[in-house]
Amino acid sequence: MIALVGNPNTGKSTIFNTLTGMRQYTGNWPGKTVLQTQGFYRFNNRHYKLVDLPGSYSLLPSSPDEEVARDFICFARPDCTIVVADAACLERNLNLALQVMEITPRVVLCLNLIDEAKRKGISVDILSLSKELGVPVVPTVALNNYGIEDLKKTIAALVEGKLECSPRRIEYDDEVERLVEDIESHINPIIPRSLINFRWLALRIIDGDSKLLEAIRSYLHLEGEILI
Ligand SMILES: Nc1nc2c(ncn2[C@@H]2O[C@H](COP(=O)(O)OP(=O)(O)OP(=O)(O)O)[C@@H](O)[C@H]2O)c(=O)[nH]1
Ligand SMILES: [Mg+2]
Repeated sequence: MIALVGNPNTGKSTIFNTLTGMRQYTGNWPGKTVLQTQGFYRFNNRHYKLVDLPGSYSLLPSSPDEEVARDFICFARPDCTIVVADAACLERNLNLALQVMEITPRVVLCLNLIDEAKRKGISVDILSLSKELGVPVVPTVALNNYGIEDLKKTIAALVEGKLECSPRRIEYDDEVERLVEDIESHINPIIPRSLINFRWLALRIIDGDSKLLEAIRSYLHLEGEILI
């Protein structure tokens, strides 16, 4: 299963439609996609399930739409996550990309709206960006199919393990890193590693966001005060 996430209005649904042949609503204002929508596509004799998610600025959500995206990335654990970014506003878009990279092992940064960026005189050094982030970066113009074949190839290579991906993880200061280690050692006997990313969970426990901890607890079917 492949997930499409990204800031609002970056072209996620346009890419979803191009890949699946479906007709998800697209239009030039943010917040159009409010629920997750699933579709399928085939590439090299393999079937891919693709999920289009609502636009989101952060995995620490401040709206119900963002919660849909957060829950999907955190709990459904897609095989590969495509972060669709606006090539003309890279800095703002990288916030979400870094958060997704913190939690999932296979990420493709899809740098969409390359045509608009060009028009504004912005060019992006794709190779350096990919090296810095440790994930493949694919430039696209979803409206005219530019880069879509490359995107499909990259997803396939990641899913089949033919392409290395080592998302750059943010390192916090020593005190936080020590706490993370300590909390992880407490999580270890309680929760199977296959269920959730321990480092991410430890960081969220440090955040103390009670709504998120509640969501985690219900996802993990935990009773009592284990997490809070
Ligand atoms: N010029 C240009 N326009 C694009 C490109 N990709 C998408 N668009 C347009 O950008 C607008 C937003 O596209 P959507 O696919 O709806 O964006 P989204 O990310 O799904 O938006 P939300 O669901 O609201 O988060 C639409 O008008 C698209 O036609 C592109 O590469 N270049
Ligand atoms: Mg959309």
